[in-house]
Amino acid sequence: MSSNSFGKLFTVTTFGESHGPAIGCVIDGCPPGLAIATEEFRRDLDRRATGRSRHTSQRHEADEVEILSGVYEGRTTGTPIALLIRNTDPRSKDYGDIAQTFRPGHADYTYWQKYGIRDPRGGGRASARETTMRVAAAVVAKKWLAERHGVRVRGHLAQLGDIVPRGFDWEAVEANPFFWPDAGQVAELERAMDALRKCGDSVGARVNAVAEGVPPGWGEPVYGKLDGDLAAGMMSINAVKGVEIGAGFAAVSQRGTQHRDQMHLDGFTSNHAGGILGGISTGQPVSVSVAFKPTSSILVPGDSVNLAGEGVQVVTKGRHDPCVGIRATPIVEAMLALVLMDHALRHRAQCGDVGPMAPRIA
Ligand code: EPS
Repeated sequence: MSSNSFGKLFTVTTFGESHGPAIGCVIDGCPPGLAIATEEFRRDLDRRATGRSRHTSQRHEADEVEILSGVYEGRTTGTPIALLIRNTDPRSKDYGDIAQTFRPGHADYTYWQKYGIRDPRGGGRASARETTMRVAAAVVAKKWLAERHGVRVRGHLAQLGDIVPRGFDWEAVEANPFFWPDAGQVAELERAMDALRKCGDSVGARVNAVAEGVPPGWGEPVYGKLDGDLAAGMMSINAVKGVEIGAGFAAVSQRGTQHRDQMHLDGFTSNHAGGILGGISTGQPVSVSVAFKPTSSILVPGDSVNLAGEGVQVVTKGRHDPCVGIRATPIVEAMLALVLMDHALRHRAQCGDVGPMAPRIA
């Protein structure tokens, strides 16, 4: 299978299947001299991991990262950084039936049609397990972006089914298992998820992420626009069906007088552009919003066909997330950081001598 790499100068290649011996990634193009230690991967890997609350998959993976290359005496050397995480808790017998059928709404059918062979155990390469390595690679990107440019990337759940946040507080986000910005609604979310699990169904979600401190100038028109690469990066995450930058689809019903972000030397008056104009960062926060579909692996029977071409009813047992969006905040942050990192290096390569231009909006 091709297309397992992304990024031009900060290139990330991931490999591995959900129930194989291990998953891993190779980061090529990381600047040398960045201090990085195994412990620094812990926080984001834990934020994304399964089994950390009753509302996500109960597969229990340690997600211990091993740094195999590219780091010497605690610093990146500029050579490829290989990271490995061993799979320790697969339960392949759950997938015995799925090997003979296709889950409605899952990539089972398209992988079969494309490759003529598939590893059905845990969804194989189509499993959300793969996102672990993007989060690991982004630990390196987030650190470099923060140290070199003061960039801060963070995200939160912005909708779960029909529930939307009533209030907003960044501090609340890390204090509950939903990455929800209003602490007063956590009990309501728990009730909704408990009811959903009981009826064996799943639900979609929206995740928002923002990068603050991005300087103006990142992004390469025309075919390497920052928003274009962000959309492609977000769309590469499992279960993603929609991506918005800034005002996104709300721009459809806006007037020009409303949408334009008016400029004064001491700042823009709004940020409907989501920090990107003409595919290039403006210096405002880069904001992205991502729609996740409901998980296709559910207990409610659905119509499908089996390998013999017979009509069948599919019920998916096993340890599935009733809402993949709940664990997706660190993944969206990761893709935002990885795309920005690549563009930071690309901007430096072509335009590093241009320097800050006057006037610059604060
Ligand atoms: C997944 C199905 C479940 C999840 C898995 C993603 O795997 P299994 O059926 O093997 O328990 O646990 O997520 C992870 C293991 C992870 O680390 O994110 C799927 O179908 O995508």
